[in-house]
Amino acid sequence: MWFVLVFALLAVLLVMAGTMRIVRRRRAGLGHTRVYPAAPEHPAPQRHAEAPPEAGPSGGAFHGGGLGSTLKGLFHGGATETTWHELEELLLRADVGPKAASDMVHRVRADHPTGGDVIDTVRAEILSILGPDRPLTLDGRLSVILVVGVNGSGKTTTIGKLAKRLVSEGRIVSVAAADTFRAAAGEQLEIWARVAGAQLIAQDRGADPGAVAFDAVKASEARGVDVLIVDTAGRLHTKQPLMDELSKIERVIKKAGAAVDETFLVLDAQTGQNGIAQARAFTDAVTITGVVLTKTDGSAKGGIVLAVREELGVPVRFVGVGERPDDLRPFDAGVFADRLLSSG
Ligand SMILES: Nc1nc2c(ncn2[C@@H]2O[C@H](COP(=O)(O)OP(=O)(O)OP(=O)(O)O)[C@@H](O)[C@H]2O)c(=O)[nH]1
Ligand SMILES: [Mg+2]
Repeated sequence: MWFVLVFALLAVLLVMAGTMRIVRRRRAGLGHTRVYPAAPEHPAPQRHAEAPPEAGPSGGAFHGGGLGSTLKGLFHGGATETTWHELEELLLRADVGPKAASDMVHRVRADHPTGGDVIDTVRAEILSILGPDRPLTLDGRLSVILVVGVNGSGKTTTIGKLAKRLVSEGRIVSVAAADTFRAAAGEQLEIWARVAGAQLIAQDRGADPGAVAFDAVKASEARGVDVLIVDTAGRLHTKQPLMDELSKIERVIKKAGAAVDETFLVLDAQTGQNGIAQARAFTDAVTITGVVLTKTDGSAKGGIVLAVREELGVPVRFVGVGERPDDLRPFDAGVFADRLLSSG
């Protein structure tokens, strides 16, 4: 009889100990989260350090030849219905997108009914479509940047480059591996965190991405981090449950007490108008504040920048110009317009 009592007592004690552990973990809000400090080879980040000299804004992007000489040639002998049609075709071929192309032809036609030097008008139209540049502004508290996009668009690479840029400006940066789906996604982000001098916040593969994001906010707050960048798994825009998961991550970050300051949609510039169509679904799931156009060092046509603005209604904020850590540039509309309208 006595051993039944002892056994029952032991069982009760075990259950109590287990419950207390779970409660403690919940209170700490840290689940199975692991935080990897910034790599030791990087000097401790200094806040408010001088920003490094800026590599040319938008430099390196879209070096595939400008529209300048073609435009000049087109209107050399005056303008006819055919010339206006050809102008629209030219813009569409440059990935400008149907709405921006039609608006531009309209404006150029009104300004130059008989043809002539149209470059200045086209440039003014480009700048008016793009609106003012929106550089990244981060305030004193923890800023959160959520990064989304289809598979392979360049999210993780962009996060690595952005983290490096922010660390070199003197900010304390953490990156959260909320892509718990793809094998080796965490390891890829870990390598980038090391390159950037950022802290990595991760859980095991298969963990709930929302829980990773929640814990990342809590851990970043506790460690005095300035900027938290959240990586997410690539997803097809047609898979509604995966799009809902993104909305959930956004909600959970807010629930953890932080605001989502920026949500960047990473778009492969080489996918052209197709990419724009895919991207639209993301603007329904989360509040996109900017697009990062990657792979602009390839054969991508510059007009995609205008299509993004017109068709998705969001500005391009950064451009990816290669695979190396420094290959990310803030977008500059003036430089971009000059590049697109250059003579070759
Ligand atoms: N040339 C070039 N390659 C890039 C650029 N950005 C990313 N890449 C390459 O694109 C490939 C995919 O990049 P990732 O960062 O893994 O893309 P991802 O969106 O995180 O992919 P998933 O997580 O699988 O959805 C890698 O080989 C990158 O090196 C860029 O600006 N230029
Ligand atoms: Mg990735």
